[in-house]
Amino acid sequence: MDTIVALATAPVPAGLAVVRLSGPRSLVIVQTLAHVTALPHAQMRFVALRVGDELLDRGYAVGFQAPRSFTGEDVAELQVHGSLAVVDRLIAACVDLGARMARPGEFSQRAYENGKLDLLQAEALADLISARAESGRQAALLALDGVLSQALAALRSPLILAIADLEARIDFASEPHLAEVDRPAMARRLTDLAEQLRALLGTASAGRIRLHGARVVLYGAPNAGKSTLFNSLCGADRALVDARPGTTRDTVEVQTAPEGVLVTWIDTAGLRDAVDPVEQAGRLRAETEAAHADVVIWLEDRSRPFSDLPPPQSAAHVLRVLNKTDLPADPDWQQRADWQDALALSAQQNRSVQPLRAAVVAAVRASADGTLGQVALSRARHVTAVQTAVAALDRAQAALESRFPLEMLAADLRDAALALDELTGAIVPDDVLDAVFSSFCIGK
Ligand SMILES: Nc1nc2c(ncn2[C@@H]2O[C@H](COP(=O)(O)OP(=O)(O)OP(=O)(O)O)[C@@H](O)[C@H]2O)c(=O)[nH]1
Ligand SMILES: [Mg+2]
Repeated sequence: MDTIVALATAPVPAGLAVVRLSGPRSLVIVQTLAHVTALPHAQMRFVALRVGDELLDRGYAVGFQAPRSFTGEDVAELQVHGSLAVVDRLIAACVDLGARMARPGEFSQRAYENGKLDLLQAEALADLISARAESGRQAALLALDGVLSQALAALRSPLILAIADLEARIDFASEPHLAEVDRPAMARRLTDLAEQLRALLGTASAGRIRLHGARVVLYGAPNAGKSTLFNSLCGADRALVDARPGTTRDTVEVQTAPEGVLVTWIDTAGLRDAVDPVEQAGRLRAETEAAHADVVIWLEDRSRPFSDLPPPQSAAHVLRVLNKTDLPADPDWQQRADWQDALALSAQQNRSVQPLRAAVVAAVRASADGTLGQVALSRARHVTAVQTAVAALDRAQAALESRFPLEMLAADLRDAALALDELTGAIVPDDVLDAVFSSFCIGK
């Protein structure tokens, strides 16, 4: 096994930098640089790091003996001044002493291979490192603690029992004392399992929102003031504003974290029947964004009659908002029963924008709440695996009803168990592993 080395902190000038090594030569390499004969387990030592007579830097060295380390191998860490020149020189010295540069995610991959983390926990670690708001931190930390892994283990064990039961009957088909399978009882077990897995699938959008934030889309007719409101909501002068309708064509995105809730605000083109092909393309983008949104802010100009825009085609939570309250209201709005509860504000004067922001945060919090206990799926990989398991259980159910041979039933149940095993990483094809770990950064 190679010994790998990488900068574990960000490659920018900083107070401190941490260089990490993992593998059989880690401790020897650091002892050589530090001119010490031993690194007691998990104890920091202040050392001078030298190559021959040349001083590279002074700092702290710490060693962890296998298997009591992050990767399960011998690990050494050097805490030095956060200078890129120091770090480059130090890593070069480690390479001269027999280490090689680590690939992205290689430390985590070794931790996974040595059973320190399952695949879900390795992903959670990556999510924790990239978490940009409180909601993501909490979700990632729970998954790192293994809540999702435990929930899956609880679903997997009745499945394994059912498979074992079927296999025993298949093996001893000629033994009369082994009664026929209790088909109604088996059917109940399978229905129950499939229901639990479907409930887990239902957590995927909450999981995504907690980690990656909610998509909040501004929707409305040209000139309603979407871009003005967008700039005000995200506190940045990002989108162009103009008195002429049809200003915005491309979608514009900004991410912020009001009250610790991660939100991607998306400004879109005003919706009208346009002849201009660019504006038409912009309209298509706006409609697509609204369709995939978690929250839609439907904005109308209260100083003019209703635009007659149809409601957004979206399953999202829709917040109706009337803009330009600094101008006299058009009497048309008195007849619009479904707009009586709309929030009224002036984007331009930044008046009553905060209640809208609070309403968005509340809507996002509600959507992020759709977890089972604290368990939520968070990646497309998770959703695909659970869908595969559910489909296999549905096939098994059908095989049971049609009184197909037990072998077929057992094969379907094994497919379901395999899908769950791929999810936790108990059994994983190499390409899945590569896809998971290559998305990590170097030094993780
Ligand atoms: N009086 C007043 N004018 C506003 C308000 N909000 C926006 N406006 C003005 O309305 C015009 C259109 O604003 P935009 O923000 O560009 O409108 P939009 O909905 O993004 O327009 P498109 O990009 O063309 O779809 C500009 O002249 C703004 O200054 C408001 O609260 N009060
Ligand atoms: Mg605009």
